[in-house]
Amino acid sequence: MSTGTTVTTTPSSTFGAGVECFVCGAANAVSALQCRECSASLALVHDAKAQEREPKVVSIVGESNVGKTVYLGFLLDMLSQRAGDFEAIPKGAYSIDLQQVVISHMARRQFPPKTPMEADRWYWAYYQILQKATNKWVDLVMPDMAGESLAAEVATPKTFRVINSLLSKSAGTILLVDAAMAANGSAHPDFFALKMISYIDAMHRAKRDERITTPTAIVLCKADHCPECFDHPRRFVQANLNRLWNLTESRFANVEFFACSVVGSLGYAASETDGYVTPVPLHTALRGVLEPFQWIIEQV
Ligand SMILES: Nc1nc2c(ncn2[C@@H]2O[C@H](COP(=O)(O)OP(=O)(O)O)[C@@H](O)[C@H]2O)c(=O)[nH]1
Ligand SMILES: [Mg+2]
Ligand SMILES: [Zn+2]
Repeated sequence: MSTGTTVTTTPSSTFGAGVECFVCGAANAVSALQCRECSASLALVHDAKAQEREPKVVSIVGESNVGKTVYLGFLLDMLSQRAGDFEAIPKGAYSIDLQQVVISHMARRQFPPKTPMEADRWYWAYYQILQKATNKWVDLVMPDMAGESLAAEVATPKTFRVINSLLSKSAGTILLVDAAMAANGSAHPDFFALKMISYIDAMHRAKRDERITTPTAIVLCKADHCPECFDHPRRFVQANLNRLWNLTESRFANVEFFACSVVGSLGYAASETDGYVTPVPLHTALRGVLEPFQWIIEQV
């Protein structure tokens, strides 16, 4: 029985004179808008070439459900509203999608739906950003990765090659950590962050006595549950995420700690049919969204 799907393969020679994806290195047709392998925006390659500068990639990593999608959506929205004297130019409608999904859900008092696991369905946001005070332009490529793909890659490196090449090409990394969980005494966020950091460390294959210089912002998410994070993020990490703290101290030369929250107050709603409880963001109140990004921009 026929399945009804036809698979068309394109000979690689077709792409001989094409463009090479910045993230995964795959050859693509000149006219393509997105990489056929990893879905990264190819406008990045074209624009970077035209402006004769290397694109600067900032990646956002963290466990599934830590708040990556929400964080990235609000960050992009703040940038496009010129927060912090930044000017942001989205490249392609696709880049605006993520922002729109987050903003429109939150306006309806819902958290956005989960990010799909396959790389070709991640949202790749590409913005050109100008910091007006310093007249510094950066190309920001920020994929909204599924936490499960990250976890799979960290557990078995090279499962998702795109993650590996993305992280190794990143000029800066924002690592999100679930502060609410850590404050509740769970060791889980500490271990996940530890794995992530040791993965990045191994990837750089730096000499034993050389520390990694890539700016790394560690962001304590959902800090509305533990507001003390805002006063002393560093102290919070040292006390509640001590394994992470120790590894970053010994291996990372350029690391900073931040706290972040996007909701003012939460309600909880239980489904009438199955009793499943979902958090309802009653109103949006952004705290600490721009700061980690601003710090990264100062470093790169
Ligand atoms: N209290 C609180 N919860 C948050 C915040 N940001 C995200 N969440 C919760 O975390 C869940 C997962 O967020 P999401 O961005 O989809 O996580 P991702 O899997 O890392 O992309 C949301 O559905 C919310 O329940 C925050 O700032 N405060
Ligand atoms: Mg997500
Ligand atoms: Zn690619």
